[in-house]
Amino acid sequence: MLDLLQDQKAIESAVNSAVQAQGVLDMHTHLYPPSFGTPVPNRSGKTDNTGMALWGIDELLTYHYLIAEVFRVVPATQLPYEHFWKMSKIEQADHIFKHLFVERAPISEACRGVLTAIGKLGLDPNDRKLDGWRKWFKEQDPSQYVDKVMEVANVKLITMTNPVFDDNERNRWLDNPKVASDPRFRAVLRIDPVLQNWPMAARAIGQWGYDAGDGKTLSAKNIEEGRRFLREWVEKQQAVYMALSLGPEFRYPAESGLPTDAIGQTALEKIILPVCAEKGLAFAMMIGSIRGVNPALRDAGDMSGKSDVQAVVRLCAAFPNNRFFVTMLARENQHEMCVAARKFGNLMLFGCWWFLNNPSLIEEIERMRMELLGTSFIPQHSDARVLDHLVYKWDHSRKVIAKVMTDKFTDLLATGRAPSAAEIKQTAELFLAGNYRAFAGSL
Ligand code: HDL
Ligand code: ZN
Repeated sequence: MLDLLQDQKAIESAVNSAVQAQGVLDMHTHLYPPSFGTPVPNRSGKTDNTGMALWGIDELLTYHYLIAEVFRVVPATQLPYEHFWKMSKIEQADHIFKHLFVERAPISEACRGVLTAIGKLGLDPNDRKLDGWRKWFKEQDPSQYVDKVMEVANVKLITMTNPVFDDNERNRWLDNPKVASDPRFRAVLRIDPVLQNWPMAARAIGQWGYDAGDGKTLSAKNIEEGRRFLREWVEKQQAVYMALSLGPEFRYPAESGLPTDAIGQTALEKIILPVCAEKGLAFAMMIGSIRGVNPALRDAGDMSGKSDVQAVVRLCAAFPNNRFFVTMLARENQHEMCVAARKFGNLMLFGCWWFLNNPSLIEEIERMRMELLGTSFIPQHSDARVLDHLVYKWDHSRKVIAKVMTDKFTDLLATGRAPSAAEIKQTAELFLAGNYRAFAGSL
């Protein structure tokens, strides 16, 4: 007997419990296990200033989203950028907390997120001082804390971003091939320079022992060496997929004079996509980030721009044996991307990326996607950079995804076709785990 739901209240309750209960496979984060080193003073006593595993209140408060926001309240004319960057992490966090959380109402999404995390971790979000919070985080053991955060956030898998062209990242893998052998985490081979700056990428790959050529031409040997480089790093990382971000100027076919020019296109067509196809890996393109519009803000200095959806359409058509995860950064691109996904089964939309990861935009985008794509998309990724982000990013997103699902299942009921609790549960599983697992094919 199907457990059919006959009114909006029953649907809302079934959706909320299914979405809360469903463990998330988070498909894009910048998180690392403690084995990548942690700069946070903690119970274990070990700190590593170039450590990549960020967690705790001072990392939460100095998240680059909040650095951008504090420079709006205390502009660089009052506090020069270089003075801020000379401050210690603690001093930066004190500055941000004072100006964004005490002297003004913390109503931005990034501010609200810190307080959601603090509250759900059992601390008092009403505190106006950081001492108590700092003391609590200092008492945490890094690895046990990963379990705690994943439990509170109901996240079952953390997919990392592992930029092989970053020396700190690459050297940790070369020093210890088992550096990421933590079952709670999986790696992604992130290769932005291959498409965005092939001359730089070719030089670097050449220094690592692969004859990828002079960066101006790509011989058959160079192409094979470029493939060998990717193959070996996919193996080393047991990468779940390959990924890169692109600016809004990305075009396919390439147009001369753009960062992704003819040789970048050749690298895409002859090196990246053949290795992904041969390895059965999806290729993720995150399109629309304009890097460094205000370089003085460092990680906080990037912004978004409108991208060309037809480039994605042409790639999906030209490479039917490749699978593409795609997310675009501009709100203006979202509808056209939904239509593109209706045309190509090898295109999987994912997430409300970066400047779209706000309740008002998540709601608009998920509603559009459910109406155009049904259950065949991945509503969200956290993009977490600090472990504790998982608590708030998934709490906030679950609420919006559940709200839209409730509306859509209520619309279904209005047709006279009553939804069942089982199909609501199935939909939550597809959205938060199943679609990622099935499309990646490597989990
Ligand atoms: O390129 C990316 O993966 C982006 O997510 C950037 O890392 C960006 O700085 C970010 O953290 N967005 O949330
Ligand atoms: Zn990211």
